[in-house]
Amino acid sequence: MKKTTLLITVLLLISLVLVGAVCEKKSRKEREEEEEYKLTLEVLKNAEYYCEACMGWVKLQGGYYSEEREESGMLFIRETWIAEDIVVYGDLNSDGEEDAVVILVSNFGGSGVFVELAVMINDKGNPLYLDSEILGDRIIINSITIESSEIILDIVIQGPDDALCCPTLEKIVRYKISGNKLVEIK
Ligand SMILES: [Ca+2]
Repeated sequence: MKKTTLLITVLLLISLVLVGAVCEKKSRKEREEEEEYKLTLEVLKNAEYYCEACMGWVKLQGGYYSEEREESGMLFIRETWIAEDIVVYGDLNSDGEEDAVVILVSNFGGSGVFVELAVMINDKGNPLYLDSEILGDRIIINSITIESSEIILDIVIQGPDDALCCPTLEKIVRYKISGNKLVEIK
């Protein structure tokens, strides 16, 4: 009788350990699934964007894209890169998944440095390009925040007396997503 009690106790303990292990496994799996739907910087640095300034698609590799073009014996290099220290995450289309706001910078060989805002929707962890908006040439971005699905940019643009090189006019610009478009909130 004592032996049976001991056996039952041992079996109970083993089942408890097994149940615990299954629960642990399940919660880890759930955690992995949650993480799968995050847009990581690495994914964004290797995604495809429509570049408004370039008027064409660019597929970034490690956050960078370049294209060489020869015209009248001159070699032109067109470059686009991601400003990786200003990527901001937040749910912009109210589906519960965090989307990303990315800044793309383009140079075509001249002095112009074109800055644009691009929205990448989180499609189960895959970045889906939605829309973008040129913010300006050689402008400064102080900050980007996402609040209640609105993108709020604190930027410095060229005022009426500023040279292109040296913007001084501080401005707050707000955007929201309407349909599949980025719309400025005036
Ligand atoms: Ca979303």
